[in-house]
Amino acid sequence: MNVLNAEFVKGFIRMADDGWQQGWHERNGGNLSYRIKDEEIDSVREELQPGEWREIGTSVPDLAGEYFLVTGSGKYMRNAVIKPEDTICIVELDEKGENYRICWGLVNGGRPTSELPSHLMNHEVKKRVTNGKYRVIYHAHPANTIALTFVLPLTDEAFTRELWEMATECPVVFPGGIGVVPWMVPGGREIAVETSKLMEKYDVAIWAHHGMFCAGEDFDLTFGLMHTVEKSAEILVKVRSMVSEKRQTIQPDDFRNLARDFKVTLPERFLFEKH
Ligand code: 2HA
Ligand code: ZN
Repeated sequence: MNVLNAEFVKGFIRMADDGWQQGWHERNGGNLSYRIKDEEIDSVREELQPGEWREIGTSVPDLAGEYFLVTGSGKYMRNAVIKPEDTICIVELDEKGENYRICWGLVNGGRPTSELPSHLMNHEVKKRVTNGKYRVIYHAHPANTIALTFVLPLTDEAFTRELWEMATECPVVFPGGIGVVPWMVPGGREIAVETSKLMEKYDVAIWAHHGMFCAGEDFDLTFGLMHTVEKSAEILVKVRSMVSEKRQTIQPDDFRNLARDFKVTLPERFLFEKH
């Protein structure tokens, strides 16, 4: 099958375009990766033309031999829909999980996303903790979430609690909470290690003064997660722009009642009393 006719490729391109349309991908900002299923890679195998092996810059042994669809470094999300062969690529990892090679795409040259170490280390954690269910890692620059990193304490507790309060669906959509990485140099192994530690327990990691990473089972759930967090952040920005203190809000016991009825577990450490 032609790679561009495969459903997983169409879903990937649609998600890249959805993010662009949300305004989360100025210039070459943001990146997306998908861990391809065996039957999906088999369906396009005759189209693959493996190039040279190159270093990933970190080691992901639990992903050895796997294939990923990823956006290209320096490529613009807005172009994924009009020139996908130039913008995205399929990469294969070697048997140690230390090198990759491009097997399709990036026809005009280039490399996979500069955040490949973070993507792959997050995939490695999520594959383990979800028994292989999670396949999507998404990084974007949504403005309201970034704005809050200048205003809220950079703690998992502050971000989780504030964003849960701003929309009733939030504790149901991300019951595990949200992790926060302090400002760090992007693109390397160090920030990848810190992010992947948070991915052990959360599906969302916020990079202070930079953006957000989300992980999920498929494109709908992962895009929907980013969208929900950013919508909630937008509401908080609006509220904080109007008043310094909320007049009323959802209280700890309200969350406990919600958790009971919606059958989700909300960690008590996010349900502290505020003063
Ligand atoms: O430009 O978003 O974090 C891609 C990025 C780097
Ligand atoms: Zn970024």
